[in-house]
Amino acid sequence: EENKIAIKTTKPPPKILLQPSNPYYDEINEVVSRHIHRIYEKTKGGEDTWECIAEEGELKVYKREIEENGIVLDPLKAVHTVTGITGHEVCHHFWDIKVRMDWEATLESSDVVEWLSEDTFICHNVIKRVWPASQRDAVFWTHIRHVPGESDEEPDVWIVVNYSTDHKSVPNGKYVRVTMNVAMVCQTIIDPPADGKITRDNIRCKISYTADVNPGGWAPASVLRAVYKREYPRFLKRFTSYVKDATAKKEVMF
Ligand code: 6CM
Repeated sequence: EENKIAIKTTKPPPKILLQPSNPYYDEINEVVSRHIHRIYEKTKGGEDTWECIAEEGELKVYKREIEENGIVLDPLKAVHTVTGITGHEVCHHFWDIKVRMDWEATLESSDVVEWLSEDTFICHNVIKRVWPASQRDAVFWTHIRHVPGESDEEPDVWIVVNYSTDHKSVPNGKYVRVTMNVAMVCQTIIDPPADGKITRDNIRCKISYTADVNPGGWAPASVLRAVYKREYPRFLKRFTSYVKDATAKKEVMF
């Protein structure tokens, strides 16, 4: 009996942060640093190269149209500010696969393939089929990290990166394999009240979300762009209100 369970269950997460001896260590650090540097780059009139595809309150979603051999590679970025939640809470809920299906509307399934460390695992997403394209899947490592601010004035950063990789236990072929480089980067702003008692009303989370997705094989550009235009704003609204609901009655996780 015990054996059966052991075979079926993925090995539990090691209780240790990602170590230099891990084969993914260098790649993960490089990709994470690139994302973190990006948030400190002040946009020098660069905003006009991004087309705004949705704006609702504090939420703004931008894209850039890029095609390669007829495949849509449009990079996407979104900024949002949400009150009542911290960057740690946002990143935790984005990273924790146990709650992924509670807010992800575009997936058929999502499974852990391998734990690399306490803060990193490889997972397999099977994406819902979108007519008339073939069904897609994705294999990626997902890593969560807390980084001090660049200077004394800059708030700390919480970040999650989802970055495509291969894994022997999920052979390519059953679906069209999507590749991605997705980052959720957060900073928490606190406006301390006069009485010094910080509640959720005094907390704001500045979110920057970016997604570079290659749909891996042909998909009709107009359908894909319509899906993106609908699904990314929907995801950002649904996900952030999910985090607000999930944390509202809990102690603030700074
Ligand atoms: O970032 C999001 N979710 C993460 C956790 O699941 C993860 C997943 C990203 C997937 C992004 C690719 C989705 C689109 C794939 C193309 C589908 C092709 C259909 C063909 C249409 C003609 O980072 C939230 C992702 C929100 C997605 C809108």
